[in-house]
Amino acid sequence: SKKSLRYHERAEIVAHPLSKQLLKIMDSKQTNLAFSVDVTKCQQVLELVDKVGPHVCIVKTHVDIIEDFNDDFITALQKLADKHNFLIFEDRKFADIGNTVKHQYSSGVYKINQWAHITNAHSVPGDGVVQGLKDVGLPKNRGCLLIAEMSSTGNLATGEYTKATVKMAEEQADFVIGFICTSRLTDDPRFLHMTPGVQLSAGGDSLGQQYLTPNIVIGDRGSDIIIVGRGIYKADDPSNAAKLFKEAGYEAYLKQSVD
Ligand code: 6AU
Repeated sequence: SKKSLRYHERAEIVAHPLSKQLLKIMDSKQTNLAFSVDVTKCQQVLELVDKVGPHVCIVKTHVDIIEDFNDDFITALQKLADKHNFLIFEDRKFADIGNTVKHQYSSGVYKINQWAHITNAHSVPGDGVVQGLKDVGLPKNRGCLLIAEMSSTGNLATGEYTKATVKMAEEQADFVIGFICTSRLTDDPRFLHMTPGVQLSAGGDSLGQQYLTPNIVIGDRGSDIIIVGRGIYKADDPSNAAKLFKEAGYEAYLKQSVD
């Protein structure tokens, strides 16, 4: 596997302020763990995030699965982000023409660009999807991840699609800060690679999800950040589970990075 720079070194060379902030958090908290808090009640989300917050660099939400969503929830989540020093990533997976995603990102019930530091998009519509998001995201200093690969069985984000997605990111690197992917796609240190489908042992679920371990994802595959949902929130002790993922991910990083 390829060696990569340390977080503090990358923080010095990245251009986007959000990437810089994230790498500094990863360096100071010694973590490459993103917690995917996929539960359906505000109170559940907030309680889990308060427990797990000390161990993570990112909390990833799916706000459209929350049954009692309200604006106070966002205020409370932002308070926890300040308290524990993490970024908020809304996993919205935008996938429409530029004009539509622009409104989906900034309007409606969720007004995602007002509170989510990071969101993500499929590259399938072409670069208009990034242009549309950028129009209302860049003024607020937001960043976007392009979904270049997926973790699920039979997904179509492979080969030429993945390569074209990397090219799209390179052309819009003022707003695209990295990828959702299953392995490192470019050695350009500006781009952050984030990988879902992570558990402490390999396997899968009954709906096509496939799991790899932190060591494989960070060590062998050269990704930067592990995204963990059920491995943490379904555990008897979510805080301790997060600590184990944090330690496994960070140890794998230390082994594969250049001193
Ligand atoms: O750890 P899990 O399997 O409970 O949750 C994985 C999380 C879920 C998915 O919606 C998301 O990661 N995800 C994504 C993302 C982050 O974009 C892409 C993908 O290919 N697979 C995947 O699981 O919230």
